[in-house]
Formats: sequence, structure tokens, C-alpha cells
Amino acid sequence: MNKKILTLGLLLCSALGATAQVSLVNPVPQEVIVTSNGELLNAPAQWTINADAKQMSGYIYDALLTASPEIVKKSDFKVTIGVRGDKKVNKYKNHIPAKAEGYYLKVTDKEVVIAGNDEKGLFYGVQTLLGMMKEGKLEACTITDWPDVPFRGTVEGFYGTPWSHAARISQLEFYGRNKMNVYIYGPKDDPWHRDKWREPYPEVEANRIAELVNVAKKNGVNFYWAIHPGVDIKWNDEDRDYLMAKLEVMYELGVRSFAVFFDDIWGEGAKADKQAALLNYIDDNFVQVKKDVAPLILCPTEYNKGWANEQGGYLRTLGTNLNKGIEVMWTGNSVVACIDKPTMEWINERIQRKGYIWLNFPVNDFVRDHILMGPAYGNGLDIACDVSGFVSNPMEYAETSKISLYGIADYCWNMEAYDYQSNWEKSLKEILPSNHEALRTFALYNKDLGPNGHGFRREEGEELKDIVEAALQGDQFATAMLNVACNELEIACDILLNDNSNAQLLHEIRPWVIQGKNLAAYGKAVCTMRLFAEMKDNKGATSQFINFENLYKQARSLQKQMFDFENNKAMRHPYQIGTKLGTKVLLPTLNKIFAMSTEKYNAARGTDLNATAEYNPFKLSSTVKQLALLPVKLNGDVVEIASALEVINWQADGELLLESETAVTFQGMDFNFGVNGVAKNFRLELFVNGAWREVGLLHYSDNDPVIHTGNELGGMTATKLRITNISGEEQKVFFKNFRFVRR
Ligand code: LOG
Repeated sequence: MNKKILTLGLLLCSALGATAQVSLVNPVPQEVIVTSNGELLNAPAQWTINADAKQMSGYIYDALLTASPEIVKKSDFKVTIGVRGDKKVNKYKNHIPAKAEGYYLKVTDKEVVIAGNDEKGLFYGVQTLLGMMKEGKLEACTITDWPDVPFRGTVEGFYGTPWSHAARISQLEFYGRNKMNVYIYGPKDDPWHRDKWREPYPEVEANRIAELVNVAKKNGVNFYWAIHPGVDIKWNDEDRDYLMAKLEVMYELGVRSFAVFFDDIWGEGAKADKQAALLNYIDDNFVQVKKDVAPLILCPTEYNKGWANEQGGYLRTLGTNLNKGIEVMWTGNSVVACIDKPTMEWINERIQRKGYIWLNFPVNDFVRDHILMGPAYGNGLDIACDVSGFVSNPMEYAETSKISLYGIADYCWNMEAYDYQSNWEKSLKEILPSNHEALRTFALYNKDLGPNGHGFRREEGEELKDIVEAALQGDQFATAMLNVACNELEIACDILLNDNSNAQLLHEIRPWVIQGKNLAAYGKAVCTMRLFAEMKDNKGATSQFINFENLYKQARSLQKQMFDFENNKAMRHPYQIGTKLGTKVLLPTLNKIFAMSTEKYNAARGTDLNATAEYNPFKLSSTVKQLALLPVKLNGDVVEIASALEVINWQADGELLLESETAVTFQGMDFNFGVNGVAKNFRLELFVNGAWREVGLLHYSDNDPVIHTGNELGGMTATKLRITNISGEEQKVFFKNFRFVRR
């Protein structure tokens, strides 16, 4: 039958009967025929499993044990399960799709049949049944289903606090339920993944990995362990043996799938021919020898088109040299990008195989003041045949990431039918059933990333567009509606703060929820200011206290409270640099209304109230593109520029400029460009009494990348500082941290 018609049928179904149980299933199945007369069936209280002996134990049976009906020897309701070839499902063999991980599912009022094309297919059929029964109901139907993308899942590949053990277990179970089959373990800040790649894990960590491998197996997930040796690898036998030994240790722990990452490095480690030779060596001497190890995955150094150096021939060398079975990862046209057909054609031709997508969404390690709770959208719906795998790099906030991952799972399974908006609505119910509407209202303001060096933005505030436009034109009704929106945000935040049904979620989003309350209060003050600015007598309904000037004071106070909250380390997660939300539409609109109202009031009353809304005494700018948008943060007297993660190409004469509203007296300064001895290539100057004055730069020791300043800095007072590359050539550096202390 025609897939499109069936899909349309399903959409109609879910539109007509909102309760249709198949619509609860994620990912959306490929082909569904609803055979009921529209009536839902009550899920049985007990059922009997009818299966060959080998299916009566193991992870599929365990999954059935989690369902609400009790498994008994004899009952009126029969569940027949089996894999193609099993006697019990032989009758259905013509219905089973001949696709990897595919299955056929039939539900009637008397029985359920699940016939997998393979074991994983059977497992997924069971997941579909469990998903359908979430509300205690069943629906008579037949489903024929399979995944579009063979490998789907996540790469824990971000910078920042690695996921906790409990969070990883919860992720793997989530992947099982949502039919994702890949988890690549590669957190940048796990020492034994990167900095100490030669060393085995200590016992406690090793045991945890072994446990994760088991949990992954139970959930039909391939656990990949990734090693990141490129920062300091020497292309000699000694380092190769270290690497092989580490893989062997991981194999002993139960790992059967491996990846090697060479992202965010330069120099020796970044050579294509050497990387390919190493991967081939691992393939020939480890993967092929062991026989039970999955094909290797490589994350290349030039992992996106923006960084691909055609003359250098890096990608083509990989394409030609790498053994055929080895997968090559790709983030798209830039580091953070949506994937489309042209980017796949471009890369596939070069690497002579289908690219394995590493999607940098919803990762937020380069915009740590934002948390991302929006839908996963924008990837081409026509690339299923062009990718070998598709994994998402999520946030260090594991539980919150599930909102977007729920979409990635759906997208990868059934691309053409992927509807990101309805998927997003479903995901919120999945993550916080008790208060999904509050979560939704809050999430509306946590979708966009704000301006960032990767230029990756998301829609946010679309639902406010008409109101905002009219409010900015002075429409009072629209201003009142904006006030209502702020009210909604406040209510949502309060409800979330008192919902402990998903404690991990609340822990992760808490800073943003509290800041959300500040934002909502600010919004209400500003909208009321707007009304009062128009009033002739400027009087409150019942008291003289609510008048424009007191509202103005309140709004000012809230601006400062938001700023202080952002800069209060105790109120943030460890790597978090600030706490921003609503930055695309709501906050800028409120700031405009604040300014408009204040100006209006000043003009009418002859007052001189300051109408500028945003408060940050420091301003950064740079001719080095990758540095220009880094946020500046204050922590008491410590002023910091947020770190950049990737390799910075700092061109000759490129400069970084930091300006302060008021003069700063310096106490000390240090910064880390991640390279030993690099201080000589840069010049630091302070703007003192109308002229630039140079300050010496040095390293305390030869093998320490931290750059310190000469003693003359202490006590100097300046309004600006700048750092310039004076080496006459491009410098490749990291921008790990930059900070100074003021007196
Ligand atoms: C890193 C990744 C990081 C991401 C977003 C890849 C292949 N590598 O710029 O670890 O989470 O970008 O910041 C990356 O994407 N480097």
C-alpha cells in the first residue's frame, strides 16, 4: 500500500479522535491501518505470552514485564511475539517488512501479534505497543514499521559537566522507548576520554561504564566509547600501542563499539593520512580480529564545510585512504548547522561514503547562558538515503535535552512524516505529564540561543508577533495582552518551582525558572508603565503609590535584579556563565516599551529619567570573528570573558578590545590561550589617561599555557584594554579563559 495515503490516514485519525492511541507513539510509525470502529479498547488486566522458548527471557521479555497487564500462564488475552522464522509468527511472515529493525504489529480486542523482521524489530514492536497503552487503552489496528535512518541517537560530545551516571541510565532507557539505537560516549571533560586518553579508567568509573553497556543492551542501544587522542598523539608505535591497549581495556569492560575523535585540534594530530592509517590499523587489528565489534566511527578534524580546506585535501585523503567500513562524522555546512541535501552531496562525494551526522543541537556549550527547550526542526526531510547515521549532541542538561531528542528520534525514524510542532507538544507531555502546560509556557521563552559565534538561531516568540507589533505602535489592548503573557510566564514558573515529579528536570532548569519570574515581573511593570505614561492624572486605581515613577523604580530594580542574578555564581550551574531567557522577542520588546514610556513621561513632565534598559558596564568587540560575540561576565570584582571552545584562528594584527563604562583599577590578570610560550606573539595594552600603554606578558614556566602580566599592571587605572596578535602571522590558539581582578 501507498505509504503517503496511510500516513495521511493516520494524521486524519489523530486529528479526528484526539484519543487515538497510536498518536501517543513516538516515533510516528510508517504505516498504520486503524481497524477499530473508533472505539477504544481497555487494556487487559492480564495477558498470556505466546512465544518460542528463546523469546521467553531476555530484554524483549523484560520490556513486556514493564507493561501494566500482568503476565499469566492462562488468560483470555494473548500476546504472540516472534522474529521472522519463529514458528509462532510464521503465519504473519508476509506482513513483516523486510527491513532492518522493522516489525509488524496487529492489535484486536482479543490479541496482539508482534512479528519482528529481526530481534530489534521485535523489541521496537513491543515499544510501540507499550507507547500505545500509555493511557491504559488499546486501539484495534495493524502497524507496519521500520526506521529510515539505520543509526539514530546521541553523542555525548559537549564541553562542560559530563552527564551523571544516573542521567546516562535514564537516557539509555529513553532511547529504548523512542527507538534510538546509538549512544556515543565522548564528553570533552571526561579526563580518560581526552586529556588522559592513554590511561585506563579508575575502578569506580570503569564499573560504571560496564554497567552502562548492560543498560544499553537492555534498551537495544549500541554503546560506543570514543577516544580523543589528537591533542598530543605522536604518530609512533608507542602511542599506537597505548591506544590499542586502552581499547582492549574498554573491550574487557564489555564495550563493543568504538569511535575516535579528532575534533578541535590542530598540528600533528590533525593530519589526514596519519589519522586514516591509525583507524585502518585499529580496523585491521582489532575490529576485524574480534569479530563482535561494530564498524569504527571517526570524527575528523575538518568536520564541517566551513573548516574544510580544499587545497589541503584533508577530506579527500580520508575518503581514499580509510577502510571502507569506517564511518566519518559531519556537522554540516558549519559547526552548528541544520543538515540538508546539498551538504550531504558535498561531503559524501569527498569521503566516498555516506556521512554520519553529528548534529550540534540542542548542545548549548557555546551559549551557556541559554537553555534550549525548543523543537528539533530545520533538517531536510529528504536526506534519509544520504546519511549513514544521525546523532545529536545534546546539552549537559540531560533531562531537559530529552525535549529535543524526542524530536530527533521521530525525525530519524520517519522523516517524511516528521511534524516538529506536534512532536514538540507530545514531548512536553512525556517529560512532565503533571504540568506540561506550564513547561510549555516556560519553554516558549527558551528556544533561541541568542547571538552567537556560530550564527545559529532558532524561532522564538512567533506567537507574540502580532501583539508585539501592535504594542510597539502604542495599542493599549495589545499592551494589556503582553501583560497577560508575562502573567502566564510568572504562573508557569511558580508552578514549575513547586513540581517535584521530575526533580532532575527542575534542578537543571531552576536558574532559568527563577530568572523567568524576574523577567515576568519586569514585563508586568513595564506594561503598566506604558499605561500610566498615557494617563493624565497618573494615579493608581486605589492608591497614589502606584504611579509612573514608582513603576519606573520597580522596573529599574528588576533590571538590576536580573543582572545581579546572572552574575551570582551561587545561583548557577558550574559551567553556566549567565541566565538569559526570552532574549529574542519578549525581553527586547519590554526594553523598547520601557524606553518609549520613559521618554514619553519625560517629555510630558519635564523629568529626566534614564531610558536605557540594558545594563552591562563592559563591552567587548574584536576583529577576530570567532571572539567578537563572547559574553563578558562579572563575579564580584572578577571580570571574565567566556571561553571559546573551538580552535581560534587569530589573524595577524587581529585585536580583542574590552571597554568599560567607568575606569577600572587593575589588581591582576591572567589568561590561557592553551599553547605554551605563546605570550610573545601577543601585545596587551591599557588605555590610560588618553593613551595606550603596553603591559608585559609572560609565562611562569615553559610548559604552562597560562599567560600572566608584568608587575606594572597592579594599580593601573584604565577604561579600555586590547590584545593584539603582533607576530605578523595567523596564530592558532584556544581561548580557554581570560580574566582580571579589579580593586
Ligand atoms: C565540538 C563539540 C562541541 C560543539 C558545540 C564537534 C565535532 N566538536 O566547535 O564538542 O560541543 O562544537 O560547541 C565543537 O562539534 N567544536
